Amino acid sequence: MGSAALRCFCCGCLFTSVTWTLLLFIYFNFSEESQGFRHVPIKGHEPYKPFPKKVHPRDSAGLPDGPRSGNVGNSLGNHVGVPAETNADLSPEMGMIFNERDQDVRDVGYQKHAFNMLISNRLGYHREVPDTRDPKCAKKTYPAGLPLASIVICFYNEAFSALMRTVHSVLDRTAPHLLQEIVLVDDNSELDDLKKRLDDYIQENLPKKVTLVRNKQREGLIRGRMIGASHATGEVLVFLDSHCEVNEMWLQPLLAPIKDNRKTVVCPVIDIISADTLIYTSSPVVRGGFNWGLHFKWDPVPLSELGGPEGSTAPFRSPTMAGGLFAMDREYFNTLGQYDGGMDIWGGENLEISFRIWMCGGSLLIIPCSRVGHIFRKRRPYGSPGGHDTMAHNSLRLAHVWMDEYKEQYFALRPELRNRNYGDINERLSLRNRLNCKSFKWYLDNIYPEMQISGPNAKAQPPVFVNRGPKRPKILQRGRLINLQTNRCLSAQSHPSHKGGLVVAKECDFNDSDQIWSYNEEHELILSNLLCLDMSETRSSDPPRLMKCHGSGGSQQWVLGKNNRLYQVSVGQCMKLVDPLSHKGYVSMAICDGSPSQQWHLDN
Ligand code: UD2
Ligand code: MN
Repeated sequence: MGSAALRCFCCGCLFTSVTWTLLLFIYFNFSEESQGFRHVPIKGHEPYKPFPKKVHPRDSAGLPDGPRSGNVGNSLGNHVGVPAETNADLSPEMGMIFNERDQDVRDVGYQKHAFNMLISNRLGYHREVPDTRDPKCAKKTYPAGLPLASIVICFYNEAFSALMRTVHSVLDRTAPHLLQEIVLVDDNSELDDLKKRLDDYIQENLPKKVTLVRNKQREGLIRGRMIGASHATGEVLVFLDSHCEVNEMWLQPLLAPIKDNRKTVVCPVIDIISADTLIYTSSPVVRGGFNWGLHFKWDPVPLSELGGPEGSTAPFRSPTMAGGLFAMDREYFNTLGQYDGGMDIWGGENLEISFRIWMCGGSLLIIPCSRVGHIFRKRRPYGSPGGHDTMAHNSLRLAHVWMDEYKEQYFALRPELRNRNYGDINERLSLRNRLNCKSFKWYLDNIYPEMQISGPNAKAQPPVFVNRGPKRPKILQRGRLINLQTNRCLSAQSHPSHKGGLVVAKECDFNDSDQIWSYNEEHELILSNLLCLDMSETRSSDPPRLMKCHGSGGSQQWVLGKNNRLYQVSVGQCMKLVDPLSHKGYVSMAICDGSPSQQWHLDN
């Protein structure tokens, strides 16, 4: 008996210690890189997993299947019945490059799409996005009998994964009874992916509600949307760019004001999907304006617009729209003159339709409770067929049709355009006449008085659409950044205040405060409290440099990760010491291979 009890006790001890060892092992391994990006919808503290290869059973509605990442929103209760998952697999290291194929996908992606296609592909076609709405929005109710929506998505050379995430986000997060159809318009794309592969995918994986129209020639997004609208049959048209992800309950808040008044045109708040990390973050609630160069800009919302009983969740008036994301009664779109079909490829149509809406008896609202994410890129990755400046051409047309004497403000800034040909605008002028539209002065006086106060020569307002608030990001760690192979310290080649200067691994000097780096919650590495360690986004062959901290992530985001690697988010590579034997101490970015030259430690 006694020996059996002893054996039992020993077994118990053994079992307990094995369990604890296992738990501790799991904890230390999995929590190593869990400092978590701010705003990153990471729920579990898992190490980087190259790919979520989760396949979901089809739901009973025969809706699509495909690679998924994270939860599929299911809050409406009555839409796609996909089982919810608990992990949103979006790690800051999602863009890590493991081999040449990854490098290729990333580089081709930046070149053709100006965003990180490696991450986009890895994310798959479904993912959960953070619910960025004001919590008060969830308590709102919407009337029954809302009009049905046709979603029109026009695309030119879009990345397949981004296009599919746009489509699936709509299918996953829209109440089916409000969705008439999704009309995809291929604006004569050249990419192979968008040919047979797209036909097959639609045929095999998407419901019949999704249709594809192919333009025989490149039309540009303006005529492209008109073509899409002509195929639509729903009562309301909803336009989206081809790299969007809609958020929870996005559609009802857009449809309700249109049901109330058919001449109301509405825009969701456009959340930011980072072009470098694909991380989805909330946007501040701002409204649309413009400057005399006829560029769209974001303005703060005047308090007078937010004064109602619903406060910051009530729709408010906006002088202009950004252009890509809005909903409008289909008949009203037609009677209001659709778009100016003489406008080409890209630009200006957003101001044109905004002026037309206000001047011809409609209204334009932003709906804070409707949120849709959009990949904002730093450059447009495509040109126009003849290499023309279509923004100038389109702006000229809108100035001549809608701006009356105020077009002089535009010419004052762009004198070279005064005699430029802009085609025939007679049809648009007679439209203005027929609709009995008001003057541009009326528009300025009543809808955008801020414009006159600022005047043509006033100083430009600072942009409101920034990622960083006035608060400085919190410092997480401070110390020397030591290369473990050589025990040298990463330092400025010349001086830490030298903008554009290189960083090199030097002998550590423990009296030298110029070798101290701060690592903050925005994942910036700041040397001597002065400049940020920065990687140019498109050329990973360039060495890292010290630049002014810009606070918008991407090229200045670093992860001090597993195996002592120092991973750069926007290039997807790790920092390495070029030659451990050379006293020059040059560093460069390279495919992350965990070798000793790639190991760094931030020593407190
Ligand atoms: C913004 C708008 C965009 C449009 C533009 C001004 C947002 C979020 N985006 O620029 O919708 O109003 O300002 O014109 O407000 N496309 C074509 N054919 C072309 C060129 C583009 O179909 O020849 C598609 C493109 O694939 C995309 C959409 O048009 O889906 C908008 O183009 P963008 O994303 O390059 O424009 P963006 O967001 O810089
Ligand atoms: Mn866009």
